[in-house]
This record gives sequence, structure tokens and C-alpha cells, in this order.
Amino acid sequence: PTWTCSYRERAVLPNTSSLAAYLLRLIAIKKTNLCLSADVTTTAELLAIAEEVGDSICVLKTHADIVSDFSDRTMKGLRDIARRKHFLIFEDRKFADIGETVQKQYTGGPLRIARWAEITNAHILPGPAIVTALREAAASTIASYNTAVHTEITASPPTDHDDDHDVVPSSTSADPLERLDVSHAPDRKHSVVSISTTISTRTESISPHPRPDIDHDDGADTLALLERLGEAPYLRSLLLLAEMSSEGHLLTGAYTATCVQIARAHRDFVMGFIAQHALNSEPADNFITMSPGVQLPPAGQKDGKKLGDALGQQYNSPRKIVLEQGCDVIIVGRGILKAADRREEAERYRREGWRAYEERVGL
Ligand code: BMP
Repeated sequence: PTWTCSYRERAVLPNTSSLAAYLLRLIAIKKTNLCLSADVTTTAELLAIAEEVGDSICVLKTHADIVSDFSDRTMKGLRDIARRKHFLIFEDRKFADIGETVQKQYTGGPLRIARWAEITNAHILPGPAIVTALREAAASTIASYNTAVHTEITASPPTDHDDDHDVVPSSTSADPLERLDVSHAPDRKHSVVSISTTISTRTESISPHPRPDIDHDDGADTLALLERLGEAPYLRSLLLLAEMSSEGHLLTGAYTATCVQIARAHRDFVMGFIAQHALNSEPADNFITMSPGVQLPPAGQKDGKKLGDALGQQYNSPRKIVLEQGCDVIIVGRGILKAADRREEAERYRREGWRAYEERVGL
């Protein structure tokens, strides 16, 4: 049903969470369905590549645990670039443990993923509680953030916005969680979370309100539209691994079908799938499919020849993934990272992915 819908149309369908609606609008405005898989091993390289290709992508995917010097500086640097260049951050963590453990892995440890990544992903191997556990941890993070913002607003001199919980800090302010330092004060964190339950309930609702100022092409340029779109809402979302790109993977048949059922039961938190083809089959489905294992065939080689690496990775072209398989976002790592001019190569992937999308929806 979503196969021939434009990204803009899908942003206002019912059952679309606020973060998914934001991403769909972002894709439509920047005209990019490209996600860069920034598989680099130092903070300097990560921030450099984010800066270099940020204008060409809708999502930046990270593997924080391969960054040898990952620290607060990495998180802040990434958030800063994401805000300026308008993309979402997706930590490719592939959670796969019991609920209690994934909550700690998601919010704690040296990476504190929930703080800086809007999107993360999980296997459903342990059963559906992995989703509810991550959702609960995400809600606490959002609640802490909202309370921190609220505390900041009410503590500052009175303004018109004093009672407005939806106010988001201005783009120049640093992470308010930082100032409240909730992560280092467990007791305080507990009370902060309880005060703000009502706020988090409000932020988590599925409410893709139409935005006439950006949901129609009124001729405004990209920068003007991005300004109207504003910053990403402070929300969290999950992708479920429904299929993999690697040779001989076991995420097939009934497993993939169960994954879709679990996603349907948690539409407020699960924005979509990592998969090799679109999985929207019921009228209510509006899941976003992001697909890794994408590379353009080398110059002179025809599309269709099997491509891969020596360790099981298998590649398809952007055209096949978007036009024939109906996927929404192409995830590209080495195809861009190994290019001599990565900015230009990212643009080439962006154009390919976008052309395939336009052809699919008949634009
Ligand atoms: P590359 O384009 O360089 O092959 O990188 C693919 C990226 O996508 C890697 O970060 C890998 O961990 C991830 N990935 C994948 O390749 N296949 C999957 O099925 C799921 C993934 O997350």
C-alpha cells in the first residue's frame, strides 16, 4: 500500500509516529533517501565524514563500539553536526538480550546510546520483551530530557513559554541532560523521571499532524523548507532486524513474519525494519524499511552481477533495492567511505537512490 506513496504523503498517514513523520519530511525536503554507514574507528574520522557528507544524507548510521576514543566529545560533536546539517543518528547496536540487560546497554555503559541516537535497532530473537524494555528505557530518557528542559525554562526569568512543556531548547543550547547530570545521580534521576511522566506520555503519542507549510511543494527552496521543518523532536525509535544482507543469514520466512507482527503491536516505538524488501502488507502499515548491503556496480560492470566482500556481505544496487524491492532508505558504507572523493560519491548514491524512488512512485 505504501509502495507508490510519496514520502510526503506517508508523513501524514495514521499510525506514523512523530519521529517517523519527521524523517519522512526530512527525506522529502532534502531529496535524499541515503543513509551513510559511518564505519570508521576514531572520533576525528567520524566527525569529519559526518561533516563531509551531511548535506547528502537523511540518516547517519554509527557503530559506536568500533570508535576507539568514543567519548562525550564524540556524542556532542555528532549531535552538533546532525542539527546543523539536518539528519538523524542511528546507532546500529543490534540489541539481542533479555529486557533487563538491554535497558542497561541502551542507556548506560560508556556509550549511553539513548542519549545521542534517535534510532537504534534490535533482533527479536529473545522475544517481544526486547521491544517493550527498550521502549520503556527510551521513555525514561525522553522524560528526563523534558524535565531538564522544563526545569531550565522555569528556572530562567519568566517568559511567554513558561508553561509550555513542548518548548524545545534553542539550537545553541547544549544538551540539558548534561546540566542536570541525571546519569551520574541515580536517586535524582528517579525523582526526575516520576515528575515528568505526563510530559513523556504527551511526547510519545502517535500524532503525525499535517504540516501544510512543508507537506506541499510551494516552491520554497531546501534551506527555507528545512528551517520550517526545524530540529528533530527529542524522541526515540527502534528498527527491527527482519532480514539481513549477509549470505546464509537465518532471518527468513516465519521469523521475518513474526518480526512484522511484533512491530505492528508497537507502532508507537518501532518505526520500521532493517530488511532487503518492503514489509508493509496491511493497510495500516507504514513502516520505514532501511536496507544495508548497497553498492553501485564498478564503472563498466552491468547491474545484476553478484557483488560482495570476502566475509559474507552481499550487495545490491540502489535501483534494485528501492525500485524493485520497495525499500525506503539505502544504507551505504564502504561504497562511499572508500571513494577518493566521498562527498561526490555520496551525491552519486543520493541521486541514484532518489531517481529509483521517483520512478517507483511515478514522479
Ligand atoms: P558496507 O556498505 O560497507 O558493506 O556496510 C554495511 C553496514 O551495514 C555495516 O555497518 C553493517 O554492520 C551493516 N549491516 C549490514 O551490512 N547488513 C545487515 O543485514 C545489517 C546491518 O546492520
